[in-house]
Amino acid sequence: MKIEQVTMRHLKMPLKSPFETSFGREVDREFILVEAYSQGLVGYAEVPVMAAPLYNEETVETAWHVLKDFLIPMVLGREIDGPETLPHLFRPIRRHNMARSGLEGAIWDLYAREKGISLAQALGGTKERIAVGVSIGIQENIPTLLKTVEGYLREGYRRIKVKIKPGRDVEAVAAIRQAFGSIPLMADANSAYTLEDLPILQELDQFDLMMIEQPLAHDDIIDHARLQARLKTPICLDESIHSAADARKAIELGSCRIINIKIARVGGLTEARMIHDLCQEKGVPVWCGGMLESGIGRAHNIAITTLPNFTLPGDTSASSRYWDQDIIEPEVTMTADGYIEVPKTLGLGYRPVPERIKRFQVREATFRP
Ligand code: OSB
Ligand code: MG
Repeated sequence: MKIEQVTMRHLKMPLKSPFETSFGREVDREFILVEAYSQGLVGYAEVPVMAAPLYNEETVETAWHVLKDFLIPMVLGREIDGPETLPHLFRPIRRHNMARSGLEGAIWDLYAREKGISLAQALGGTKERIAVGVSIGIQENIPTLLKTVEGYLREGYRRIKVKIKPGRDVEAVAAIRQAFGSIPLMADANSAYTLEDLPILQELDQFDLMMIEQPLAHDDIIDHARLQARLKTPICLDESIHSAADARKAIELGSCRIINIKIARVGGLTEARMIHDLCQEKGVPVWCGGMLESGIGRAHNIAITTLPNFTLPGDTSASSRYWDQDIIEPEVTMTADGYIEVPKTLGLGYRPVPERIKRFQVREATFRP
């Protein structure tokens, strides 16, 4: 497969409602789309980076720069055996995982289209439908939170995740348990606590949560191991895991019992699948996290979730949870009992709609050998 052209588009898409986490509030979603061209076919992927370096160290500007000046030149005009060879090709570049995942993802989609199969099939996925959860940002007050949870439960979501931070934690979880009983419930702290907060985390431990996601520092696996030894609730790591090597170390140390796999955070589909395989071998369940993706990133999340060890509902919700109108056709929809049917059509399985993409486009750049 010879990469004849790569196009990048910087988009800014208004979220239906602002999304608040312990690290900030997102009103417009800014991200990059990547298109890879070969022999009349185009592969699509998304770099679900944020405008500010609050989740990880990357931003739209750093990803644009690293793609334009380093990663894209490595693939242009080059004969590529398959997308699995890209992590090796990109190895001289350190980190910038989201930037590399976008280019790798576009080439994965291109590869699937060239083979005449779906992206899920190309990855070796087997599920025909995937279980869907929803991630709820920090709400103004408890009544609003309860109303939001109720709405998503009524829609059919199979697991509720609530964002927490100090001062907005035990009370919120207690109120949800009281209102909705033993629903599948978890909390995500996005690194808002330290070991000094052990008493609060032990209080949360009483609510039979499915897991508590990334309670401690984004770059830690030592304190998480100490914490896990004191909690019965499984810890799930998100920010701390960037590779299969990280996952191996965290599992060996006992820092977590569950891993959230985000394709972008770990540098692409190939590494994501390696983490999946490792966790499967070690008996650690995984689920697919989200970065408030547009339909294009969402389609990639759906494809990776078809692998068998994605046994817990993920954060890949329906398009309607984020957007008035998504940039793909058909949009991602959920059945009344909380599943997404995996598309069987070519590549990522949804059609990017150029007119809608143009509406949200801030800039574009095209590169040829
Ligand atoms: O920590 O999982 C997270 C969104 C942006 C950044 C980090 C996170 C999230 C979410 C939302 O929880 C997941 C989604 O619905 O896409
Ligand atoms: Mg998280």
